[in-house]
Amino acid sequence: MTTFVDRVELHVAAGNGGHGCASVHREKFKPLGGPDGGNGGRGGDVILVVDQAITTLLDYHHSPHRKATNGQPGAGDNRSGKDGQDLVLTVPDGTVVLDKDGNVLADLVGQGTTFVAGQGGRGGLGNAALSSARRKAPGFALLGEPGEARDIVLELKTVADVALVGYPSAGKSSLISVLSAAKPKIADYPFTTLVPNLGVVTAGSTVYTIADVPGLIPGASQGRGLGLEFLRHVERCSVLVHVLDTATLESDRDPVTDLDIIEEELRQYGGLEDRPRIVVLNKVDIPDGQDLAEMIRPDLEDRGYQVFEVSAVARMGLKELSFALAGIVGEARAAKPQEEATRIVIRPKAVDDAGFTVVYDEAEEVYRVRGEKPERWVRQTDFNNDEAVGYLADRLNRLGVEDRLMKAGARAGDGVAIGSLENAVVFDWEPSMMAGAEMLGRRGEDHRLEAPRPAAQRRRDRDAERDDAQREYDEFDPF
Ligand SMILES: Nc1nc2c(ncn2[C@@H]2O[C@H](COP(=O)(O)OP(=O)(O)OP(=O)(O)O)[C@@H](O)[C@H]2O)c(=O)[nH]1
Ligand SMILES: [Mg+2]
Repeated sequence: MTTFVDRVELHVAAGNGGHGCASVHREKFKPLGGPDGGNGGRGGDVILVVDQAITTLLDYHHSPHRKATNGQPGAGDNRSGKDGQDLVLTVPDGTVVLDKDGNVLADLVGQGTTFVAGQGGRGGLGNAALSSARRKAPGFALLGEPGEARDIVLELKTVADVALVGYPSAGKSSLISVLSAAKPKIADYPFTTLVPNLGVVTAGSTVYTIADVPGLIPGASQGRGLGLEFLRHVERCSVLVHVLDTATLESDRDPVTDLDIIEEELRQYGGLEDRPRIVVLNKVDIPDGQDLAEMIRPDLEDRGYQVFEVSAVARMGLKELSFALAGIVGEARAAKPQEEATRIVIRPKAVDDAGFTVVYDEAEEVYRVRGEKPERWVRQTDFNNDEAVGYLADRLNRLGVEDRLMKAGARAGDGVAIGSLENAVVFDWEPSMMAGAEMLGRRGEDHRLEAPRPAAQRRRDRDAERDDAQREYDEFDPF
């Protein structure tokens, strides 16, 4: 079975952000200098760009997994990690991007039109960037965020001035091969053409594109044959050419009936009523074909069609046809508002960047916090590092998460989930956890509650504590 390559599923993954680095500057006689851990680099984006030189999605059919490079981690001595490289994927003009539920994300028309299919993860801040007056030597850094990974569907809707429509074997591919430099496959069996061929025709001073669309059969609009796949390509063409076979050997067919059937399919597909149409009677090099063409021409002209008798094989009548098409294309272009040459498609953000919500989730028995910031902060947190967790608590607190939890009725010990159902980090809520970074790691060590110690003991304890801290710094490895 032949596979269609004008519709592909693509799995894109943007690069992950590099982790920030926690490092302490070291100099002789100055064992604990300032924090000097650099920031992680940004992950590369996955970007789709229209390149009109490309006509199929074949490449993506063969290798549907595409990943941009990751950002590099930061390093000591304030060295930032390198940004990941964007992955630029070229697609044909007229590529429609859908999510896996079939929602259109972008419609890429025009050379250079760009769509960011996957956003690279932010790099994590290093401890140098995290230091402040209050937090002079942070012993932690932020993690890089994972790059956006998603499944998308690319669908090609050919963009051309003219579409050739007709039964299989009517000679559409033959016609495009003699009107333009395109070299499609031509054969005497139906459905030779499986993906549209594009050709460029020059007639006088007019240059236009022509698409050889795969053959249509009755029921195509209901998906018979490879119907819908084909009709999709007709949608974006401004002029339709009925290619009729005047020399078919099938006894139950004749050109006028063929035309009626194709018109009925176009009507049922819908949306094509306004396209100007002309009729091409092909294969008039065959005597019977010539006779038939002459016989039906008046009928077709009565219906208002401009009719051309041609032979793709014997190259008859081609010049008149191509100049007539140039004229109709010219009119169609003049009637259409000129689109901007390049469009950049920007995806709307799903979540309000500033806000967050707190809702009690009955099923999971947790208070669920949703919001772009809290969720990002969670992703950036190294949960093996108390200080990092404290910093997270601090950030959440300042955003007002604790207040809102309290208002929503949360009590100490209740579950709090930050993020979506599949993707949440769950805490046992302890209001003190939210009280600030300073509290963390010191919990249960309130000095006011300790029994008084002799001076020598206090000194020994202090030294031990300092040595511990030093060792922690030395051994610190956030990842
Ligand atoms: N005698 C004659 N044969 C032709 C002419 N044009 C096409 N043919 C023949 O008709 C057959 C089908 O031609 P194609 O160009 O492949 O037809 P198509 O419309 O592209 O067919 P599908 O791709 O299957 O839809 C081939 O054997 C061609 O050689 C013509 O003008 N005269
Ligand atoms: Mg063909």
